[in-house]
Amino acid sequence: MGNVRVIDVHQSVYAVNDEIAAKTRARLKEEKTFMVNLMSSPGAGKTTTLLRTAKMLGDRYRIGVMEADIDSSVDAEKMAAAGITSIQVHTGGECAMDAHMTMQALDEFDTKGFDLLVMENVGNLVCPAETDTGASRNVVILSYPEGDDKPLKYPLMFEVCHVVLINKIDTKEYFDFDDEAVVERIHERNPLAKVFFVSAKTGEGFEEWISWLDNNIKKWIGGTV
Ligand SMILES: Nc1nc2c(ncn2[C@@H]2O[C@H](COP(=O)(O)OP(=O)(O)OP(=O)(O)O)[C@@H](O)[C@H]2O)c(=O)[nH]1
Ligand SMILES: [Mg+2]
Repeated sequence: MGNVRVIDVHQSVYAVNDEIAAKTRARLKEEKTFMVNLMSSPGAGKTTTLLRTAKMLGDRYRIGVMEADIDSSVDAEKMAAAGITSIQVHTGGECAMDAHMTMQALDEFDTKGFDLLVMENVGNLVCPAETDTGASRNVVILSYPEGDDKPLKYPLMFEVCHVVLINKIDTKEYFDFDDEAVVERIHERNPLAKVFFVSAKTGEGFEEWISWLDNNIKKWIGGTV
């Protein structure tokens, strides 16, 4: 394991998740930190998207990354190698971060100085959707190789997210992925969800996503949302 700070967080069996999540959101507002809970299946492109996003916004905002994983520290090491301030959070076998675990990670990381904090949640389209972490906004990545039927199979994930990034559009010729159908399926569950088509590998489509993020950070920090 490389030179990465690792903390272990534990699920509270007593805590009422939504109450803690609401406290976390209030604290983030007070501290003027916009926090994104980034979710997807394993390998959809969370870490790659984060690296490009941090590169594009790094001169405008102080950015911190919390990498939640069941055990390894691979992703935090990638962040550290790119010069991005990050910590690895180990969930001790839990398949998602809950509000209590997120609060512990925020305390340990000492997040006051960040404008944008991104938590890369455990790779999974089921458990992370069931638990409010207290983040300012939820973002899910769905990639072309996974198929356009995922909003039908994992509806809750698409209901709780504010943004859907459809990633790996550079691989379009290899997959039968119907762009219009996926947008329709997402909006059937969640009419307000923003959908952006991107390639974290080439950077295609990133301007729109970065512009959404920039506007939302400004509104959060300015206290207008
Ligand atoms: N072609 C292509 N490959 C991509 C793109 N984004 C990510 N990848 C590749 O997909 C693989 C997984 O990417 P990651 O960013 O590690 O995915 P992740 O969601 O962070 O994975 P876990 O943390 O393991 O859940 C890597 O080989 C990436 O290089 C993309 O836009 N296009
Ligand atoms: Mg990752």
